[in-house]
Amino acid sequence: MLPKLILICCLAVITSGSIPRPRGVADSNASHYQPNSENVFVCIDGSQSFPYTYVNDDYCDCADGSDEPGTSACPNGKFTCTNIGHRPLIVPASRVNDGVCDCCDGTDEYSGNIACVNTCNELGKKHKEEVERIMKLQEEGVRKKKEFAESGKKMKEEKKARLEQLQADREAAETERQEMEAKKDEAEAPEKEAKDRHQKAWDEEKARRSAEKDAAAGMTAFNELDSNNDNFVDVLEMVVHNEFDIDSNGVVSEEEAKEHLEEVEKVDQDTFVSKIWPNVKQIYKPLVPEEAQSDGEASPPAEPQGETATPPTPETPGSPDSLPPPPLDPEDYYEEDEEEEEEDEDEDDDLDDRDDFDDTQDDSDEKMPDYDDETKVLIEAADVARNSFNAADEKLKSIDREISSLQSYMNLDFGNEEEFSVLKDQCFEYTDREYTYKLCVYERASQRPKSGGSETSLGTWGRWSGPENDRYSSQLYERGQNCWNGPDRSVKVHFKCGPENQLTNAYEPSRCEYAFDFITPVSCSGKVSPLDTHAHDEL
Ligand code: MAN
Repeated sequence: MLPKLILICCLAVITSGSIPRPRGVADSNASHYQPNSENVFVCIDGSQSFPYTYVNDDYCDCADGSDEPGTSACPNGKFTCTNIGHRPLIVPASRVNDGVCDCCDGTDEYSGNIACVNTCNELGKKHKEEVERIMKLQEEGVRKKKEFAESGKKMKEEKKARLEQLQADREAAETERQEMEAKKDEAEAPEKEAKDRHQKAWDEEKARRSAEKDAAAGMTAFNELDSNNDNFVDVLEMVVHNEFDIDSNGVVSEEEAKEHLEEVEKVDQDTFVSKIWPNVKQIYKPLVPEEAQSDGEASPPAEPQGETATPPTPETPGSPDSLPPPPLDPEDYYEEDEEEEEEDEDEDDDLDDRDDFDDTQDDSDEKMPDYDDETKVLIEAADVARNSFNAADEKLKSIDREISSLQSYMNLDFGNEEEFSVLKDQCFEYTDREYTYKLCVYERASQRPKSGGSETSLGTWGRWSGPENDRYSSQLYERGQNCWNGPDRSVKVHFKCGPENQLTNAYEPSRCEYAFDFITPVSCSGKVSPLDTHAHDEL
């Protein structure tokens, strides 16, 4: 049995609220504790009833703990401190008379074990100031938000008008492009015809020149092979040429020579050039002059040696420092000799053509000659048409690019009043111990190590991700760089009311799933939520 004094204490009635009620009862619950005519108390959950004297008798009777609002008897009981001067607080019943002051009015500690100082007026004052501060912030935020909303709407209107204008311009630009394309096609057809004609003539000329060169090479080879000058090349003249050694046994047999001569003993010049030369020209090597052979194996045949050698010139490198020229493919030097001969022969004829002769290029005669004047006029006209078409094409493309960018903008959700559009194209940073985090709103989020190194994508703009009743409270940036053995990185950005646009925190609640806190006037509602002041109360 509890001492009488305590029992009296427990039955003490709070009268300060609107309805007198037993200790620990919240004003809102007071009606449940009004004694009825039979002096019976009905548990709040309605499950049981007891004599009124059971209330706060320090023995738990009701399953919901409602008969002991002012004692610690019920494990699930709740004690409400009135906290006059501040605001009521509900604490678990276990904290009643536990020797710790939980309520600012000290009413949770009435056993006399501890004397609690009433700090409610002081706390109430601070709370009031805090509420006023937040109210001011909210009001200021709401004012700015209105401005942002206005500029957002204006921006959207402007973009819409620009889009309509571009859509109209596009039609004209497309027509112009079509016209220019037709003109280009019209100008290119005769140009192509003339160019093709020119090319064909040049191809034929090249083929003719090549055949001529080939025949000349064949004739030279014939003359070289015909060592007895009887105007035939025969088997015996062939066997001294090692390159005709078909079975590579080091000796050219008469059979092998004959095989190269298409199974005849000897051929005249015409037959050699037309029938034999095409088959042997790839392997044929002119015999190396004997003098050269006696001086050394590696010396090229054309290089004069010994006392009669001329001093080295740039064309015939021979100084001790310079390297010997790489061994030439016999066909190459053979052809060069031919060219030299030809050039000598045609020197007079060629004089007129040599104005633009570039002696660093051996194949200058292999360059296609300039187009004739008629073709040049056609090319010029086609160039003009092409340039006009390219300009019209670029104009249309640029319109299309702008249209597509405007359409993407129009598809973005900037909030009910377009208030979030102020954040579009703006980037914000936050640096913690390890990383600098960056958020480009409606674009992307990233992370960069402070110690250097490359940036990691944490995601690109995805969608608004707040709950149904508070849709614009968070944004999701997704599909960032994949996390090793984990998900693609992503960021949830939490928007809160604040005086300026600012990224205030960045953290990683779970590996590669990041969270940013962002304050902005755009998120101000003008109302003070209990959560806003909670932290200050706890202090
Ligand atoms: C990097 C950073 C971290 C992340 C790890 C995961 O170090 O992106 O934020 O947790 O990779 O491996």
